[in-house]
Amino acid sequence: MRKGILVLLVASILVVGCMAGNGNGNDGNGNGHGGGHVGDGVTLKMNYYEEQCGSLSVEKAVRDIVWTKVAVTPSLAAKLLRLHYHDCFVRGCDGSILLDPTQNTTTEKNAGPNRSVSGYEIIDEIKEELESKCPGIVSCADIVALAARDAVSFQFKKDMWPVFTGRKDGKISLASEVGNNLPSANANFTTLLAQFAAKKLDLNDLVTLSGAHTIGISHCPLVARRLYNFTGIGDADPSLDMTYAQTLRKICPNPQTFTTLVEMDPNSSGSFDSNYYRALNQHKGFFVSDAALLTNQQSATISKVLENPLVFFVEFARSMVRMGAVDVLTDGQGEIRKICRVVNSH
Ligand code: HEM
Ligand SMILES: *[C@@H]1O[C@H](CO)[C@@H](O)[C@H](O)[C@H]1NC(C)=O
Ligand SMILES: *[C@@H]1O[C@H](CO)[C@@H](O)[C@H](O)[C@H]1NC(C)=O
Ligand SMILES: *[C@@H]1O[C@H](CO)[C@@H](O)[C@H](O)[C@H]1NC(C)=O
Ligand SMILES: *[C@@H]1O[C@H](CO)[C@@H](O)[C@H](O)[C@H]1NC(C)=O
Ligand SMILES: CC(=O)N[C@H]1CO[C@H](CO)[C@@H](O)[C@@H]1O
Repeated sequence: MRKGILVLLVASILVVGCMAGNGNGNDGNGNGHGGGHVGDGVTLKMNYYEEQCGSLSVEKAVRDIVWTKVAVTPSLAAKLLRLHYHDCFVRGCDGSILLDPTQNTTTEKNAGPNRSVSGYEIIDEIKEELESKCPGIVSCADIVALAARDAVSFQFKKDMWPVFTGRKDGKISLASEVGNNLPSANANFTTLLAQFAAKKLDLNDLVTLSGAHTIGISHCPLVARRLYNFTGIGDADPSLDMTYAQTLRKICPNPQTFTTLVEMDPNSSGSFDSNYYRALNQHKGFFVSDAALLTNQQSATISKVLENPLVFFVEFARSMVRMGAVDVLTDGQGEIRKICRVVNSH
C-alpha cells in the first residue's frame, strides 16, 4: 500500500516536470500528448478534428465561448464540470445527458440526481457555432468534454488537462439508468469504490475526482440529514466537525427548502484548488460520500497527499482523461448529432 502511494507521488513529480516543459499557456493544443491513445482499446486522440474543419480550430472555438461565459458567470465552471461527469457515468461520455425527454420517453435529465444539472444552454450555443462553421463534424459528447476542461481552466488561463476527442453521440438516454450509475451523496466507501470500478476507474480516481467538489454548490436538503437527524435521534453525523456542522446549520436552517444553496468547499468554493482536501482532512468534508474517503486507510493517505496543489492538479488531469474515456462510442458507433438535445432523424 505504501508503495502505491509512493508510485503516485513519484509519477506525479515526473508528470509535473513534463507539464512544465510543454505547457504553453493559451494554445488550446499544447500539452505534449499528441495522438495518444487512452484506456484499453479506446481510440480517442488529440486534435481529432484537425483538418476536418478547414482553418477553424474546434478547441479554440469551444474555449472562446466557454471563457466568455465563465468570465460573466463564474458559477458556470462547476456546472460544466459536473455535466461532463454525469454524462460519462451514465452510458459513457456519449452526450446522452443532453437529450431532451420526448412525449413518451423520460431521459437522464429527468432523473432525481440529475435534476439540478445545468449548463445545457451553453452546450447548445457552442454546437450552433460549430454547426454554422463546420456542419456535421463535431460531436456533442466532445463539446461537453472540452467545455468542462475549459470551464475549470479559465481560472488559470491555460489548459488544465488534455482532452482527447473523437467521441460519437449516443442515441439512447434513459432516466431509469441514472440511479444505479451515479453515486449518491450518502454512499459509503465500499459503494463509491464499486461504482467507480464499474467505470474502470480506481481508488485513486475516486479520491482525486471527488476533489471536483472544491468548486460549486449544493442544495441544502442533500446535506440536511447529516446536519439534523443522522441516526434518527435528531443528531449530526459524528464524523463531521462540530463547529463546521454548526456553521452549515446556519446556512441550511430547518425546514429545508430546495432553493437554499450551500458552498461545498468551506473557504474557497469559487476557486479550483486543493482546499477540498484540507477541509476533508479536518473532517469538514461536505457529503457523506466526501467524508467516506477518510474511512479507508489507502484513500485517507491519498487525501493527505492531494493537499499539495501541484500533485492535485497533476492527478486531477490524469483522472479526468480516464473519466473522459469511459465507455465512449467511437468510429462506426453512434452519430454526430445536429442538435445536442435530439437524436438525428433518418
Ligand atoms: C464521488 C461521488 C460523487 C457524489 C456522491 C457527488 C454528489 C454531488 C451532489 C449531491 C452535488 C450537489 C448537487 C446539487 O445540489 O445541485 C454535487 C455537486 C457537484 N459535483 Fe459531485 N458528486 C460526486 C463526484 C463528482 C465528480 C467525479 C465530479 C467531477 C469530476 C463532480 C463535480 C461536481 C461539481 C462541480 C458540483 C457543483 C455543481 C454546481 O455548483 O452546480 N462530482 N455532487
Ligand atoms: C412514442 O410514441 C409514438 C407516437 O405515439 C410512437 O410512434 C413511438 O413508437 C413511441 N416510441 C416509443 C419508444 O415508445
Ligand atoms: C455500504 O452501503 C451499502 C449500500 O447501502 C450497504 O449494503 C453496505 O453494507 C454498506 N457497507 C458498509 C461497510 O457500511
Ligand atoms: C428523524 O429520523 C427518524 C427516523 O428516521 C424519523 O422518525 C424522525 O421523524 C426524524 N425527525 C425529523 C425531525 O425529521
Ligand atoms: C477556513 O478559514 C478559517 C479562517 O481563516 C480557518 O480557521 C480554517 O482552518 C479554514 N478551513 C479550511 C478547511 O481551510
Ligand atoms: C444525489 C441526489 O441528488 N440524490 C437525490 C435524487 O433525487 C431523489 C428524489 O428523486 C432524492 O431522494 C435524492 O436525494
